[in-house]
Amino acid sequence: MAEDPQSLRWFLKQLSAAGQLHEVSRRVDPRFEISALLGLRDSGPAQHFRDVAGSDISVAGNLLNRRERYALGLGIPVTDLDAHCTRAVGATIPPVILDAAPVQEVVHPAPLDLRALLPVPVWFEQEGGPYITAGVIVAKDPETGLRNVSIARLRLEGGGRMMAGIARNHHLYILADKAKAMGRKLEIAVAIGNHPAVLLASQMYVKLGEDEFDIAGGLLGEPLRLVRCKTVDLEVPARAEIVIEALLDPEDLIEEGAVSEFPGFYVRYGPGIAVEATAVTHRLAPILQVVLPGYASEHCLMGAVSIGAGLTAQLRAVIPAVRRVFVTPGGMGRLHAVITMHRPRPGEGKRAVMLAMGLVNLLKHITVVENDIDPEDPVAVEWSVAARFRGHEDMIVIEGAKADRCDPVHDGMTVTKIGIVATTRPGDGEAGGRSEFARVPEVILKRIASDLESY
Ligand SMILES: Cc1cc2nc3c(=O)[nH]c(=O)nc-3n(C[C@H](O)[C@H](O)[C@H](O)COP(=O)(O)O)c2cc1C
Ligand SMILES: [Mn+2]
Repeated sequence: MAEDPQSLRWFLKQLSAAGQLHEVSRRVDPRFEISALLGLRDSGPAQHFRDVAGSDISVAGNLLNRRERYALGLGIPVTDLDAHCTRAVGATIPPVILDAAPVQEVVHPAPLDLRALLPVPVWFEQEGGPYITAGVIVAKDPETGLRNVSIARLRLEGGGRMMAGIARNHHLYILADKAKAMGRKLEIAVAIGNHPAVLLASQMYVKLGEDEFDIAGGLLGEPLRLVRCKTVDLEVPARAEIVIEALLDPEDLIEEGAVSEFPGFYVRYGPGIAVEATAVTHRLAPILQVVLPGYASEHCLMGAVSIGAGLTAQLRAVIPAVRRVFVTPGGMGRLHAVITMHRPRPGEGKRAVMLAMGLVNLLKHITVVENDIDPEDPVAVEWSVAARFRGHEDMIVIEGAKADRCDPVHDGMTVTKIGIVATTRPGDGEAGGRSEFARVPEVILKRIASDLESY
């Protein structure tokens, strides 16, 4: 039977058909070996580890480490990826709920031994245990009942116990805080093994109360199919591979110790929140999807694609000259962005910088370029700064701005943010101006270009 196109399995088939899936048949230890292999093949083909020591369950990683893979998953050309994602934010489609689904083919009730059940990798030397890194966490606002979907890493603590390390500004943390104020625990469901649309949607910076599953529908062009959980009042993707249903207890804190973060360093955030599994459900022969954490292509890119697309939509709504926001790989897919604009009016580039920084707290250094520059080409962006930027008037420096907790150089949670506006100004390019491009006569250029092969 053909695989449902809303599933990870369907996506793996697409990868395989495109020659982008490497099957690792040699036995690997989930303790550091999977991490080492994914790191060594960081931006290479997706890796499917068929034989994981101590488990019948296979592990798949490095699936979405290149922009082409997101496009493959969404069935669009890669050149349309950003526009498609930007459109999806404004054209959401709510999910539908089914009564039964493959993700519940096997049901394990509590008490649970998650370490025995799932081959969750141990990633880095100083980390305190195995981490689930591609778990899409579904929860509902205890006040409004509205759904939230996002990723947070979960460390296995033994038995059915886990630790979630959630940033304070994330919606999931706000929901946990609301539950705490009401003296309640927060029901969550962790869906592992998802279609790219679900992962992308989970990374969108939208408002509290906006359902990321609606965005997944927008990305898919059809409603995401969900199924009701067994032990919590939540719904999860019907074709996920594995689901952990659980209760998050905001009163129960667990010290995390060192954990890797996207800059590539260890950080020590202090205590995380305890989570207790109430059931595990999965498909037959499930696949445990993972994302190599730290400064790794997939980890950085998953955020970058969504942050860029979301910001493009938000900026364009108020500044029509904005064309695209590209969040760069060197900036770890989080801290640096390039904004392209078409003939901005004086001061409009600076306005775009301030707006983007205000909307996404992570952003620290933003370069604004004219729309004739490919923001994905770092040489072209640098050319633009060299050719169009005047430091004394085109730069904004905001000292003591609120930092993201992940920023490696923050000082008491503040940091200096810088905007570099390297766009043209009125009159540039005109005869006698300082930015008049040197060109061969147009007719000759066209003639030679159209017959280039013959030379
Ligand atoms: C692979 C991966 C792992 C992530 N891990 C965490 C994490 O451990 N803690 C966290 O707060 N955010 C983590 N994030 C980022 C959040 O998922 C992301 O910021 C999301 O948009 C937050 O959504 P929310 O505000 O709706 O909760 C991770 C992102 C990715 C791609
Ligand atoms: Mn949210």
